[in-house]
Amino acid sequence: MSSRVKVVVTGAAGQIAYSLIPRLVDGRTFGDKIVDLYLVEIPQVVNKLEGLVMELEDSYFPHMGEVKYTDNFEEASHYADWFLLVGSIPRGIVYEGKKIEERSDLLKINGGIFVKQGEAIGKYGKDDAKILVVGNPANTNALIGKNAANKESQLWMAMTMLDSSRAKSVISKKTGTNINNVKNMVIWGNHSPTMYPDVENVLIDGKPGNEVISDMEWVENSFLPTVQQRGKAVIDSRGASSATSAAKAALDTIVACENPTDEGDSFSAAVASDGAYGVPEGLMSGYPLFTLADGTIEIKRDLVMSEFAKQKFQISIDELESEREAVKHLLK
Ligand code: NAX
Repeated sequence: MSSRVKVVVTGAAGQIAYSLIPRLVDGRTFGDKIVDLYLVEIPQVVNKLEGLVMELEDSYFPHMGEVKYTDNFEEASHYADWFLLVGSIPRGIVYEGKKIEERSDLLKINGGIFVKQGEAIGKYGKDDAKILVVGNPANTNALIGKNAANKESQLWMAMTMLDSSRAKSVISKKTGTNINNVKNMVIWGNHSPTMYPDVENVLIDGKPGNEVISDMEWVENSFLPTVQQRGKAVIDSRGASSATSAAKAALDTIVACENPTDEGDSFSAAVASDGAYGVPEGLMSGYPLFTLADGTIEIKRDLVMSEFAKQKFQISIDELESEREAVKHLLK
């Protein structure tokens, strides 16, 4: 295995990136590897990255390799191992005179960006590159990017780790269990308020959730809405979207991909469906994943879903279908 890793981060002058980038080179996320960074921004703000690079240099990171920045994604993408696609136009900002509130507007604006980035990743990224899309709408941006890259050996993911960590936190508080003992927390479907956090297959102190939590009223009216609406709650309070928790979730996704998963556990990310759990092929759906000792990442296929769970999951699958329909002109 190479002792260097090259990581491309878009949206590098944004909020999430400010919390994320230093922790890519702190010797924890990639262990002993030397981490080369290529930071990407839009032309209007790319020069701000000079200041971030100064701060990185001033922070004493022995594992930090080369650090470059650019507004040219293609240039950054050559031989990269990891792409963290954080950059996108977030909800709530005024773009061309209109406040961007609707998911459909986000889809339109961001879709085009991901065609170009996907093409470059397919052409110039490493054959076994891993791509984590954080920028919203993450699943459909990943669908567009993967389609444009057209390289099966690369692994495209959309981030649902933050949703999984949020769900673990709520369960940990409800049951008085340390969060480290809440495992196999699956987020099914879309990273959106339709996601289904699986309270039945989660393992709480080694016991299945459906044996520990019997209060379905709490599940329906408290647990699900709290997790599904947590992003909005943070925006309402902070006036900005979740940044430090999103950065931690991106780091946790990398660590989960780079290290074998413990027996019985899984980690959450959205990947392209091959029909698993009845999701139409190609849709980027949240699934339980695990990493094998040789680094292969697979969908865990032996979970059983109740009728309640299947119904909730279907709502999110339908949303993913409608998003795919809305961007079909961007798919080859
Ligand atoms: P910020 O607005 O602080 O930063 C975004 C940055 O991306 C800006 O600096 C912008 O200039 C840059 N950018 C836009 N288009 C770009 C492009 N084509 N190439 C390179 N850079 C580009 O947002 P931030 O709070 O950092 O959030 C980033 C994205 O993460 C948003 O789309 C947000 O909705 C999404 N989130 C996703 C989460 C997830 O779990 N998947 C959770 C957190 C967050 O809401």
